[in-house]
Amino acid sequence: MPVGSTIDLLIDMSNPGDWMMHCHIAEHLEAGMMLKFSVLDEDGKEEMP
Ligand SMILES: [Cu+2]
Repeated sequence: MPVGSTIDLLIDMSNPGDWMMHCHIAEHLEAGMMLKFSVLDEDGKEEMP
C-alpha cells in the first residue's frame, strides 16, 4: 500500500463496546498508529462498562 494512501474497510461491527485498533510494528505503534472506536448497540447507545 503506497505511503499516504487510504483504504476502506468493510467490517461487521456486531459486537457493541469500545475497541482498539493498532499496528503490530512496535515503531509504528509508538508513532501513534493506534485508535479507539466504539460500536453502538442496536438502540444506537454506547455500552456502559
Ligand atoms: Cu504500521
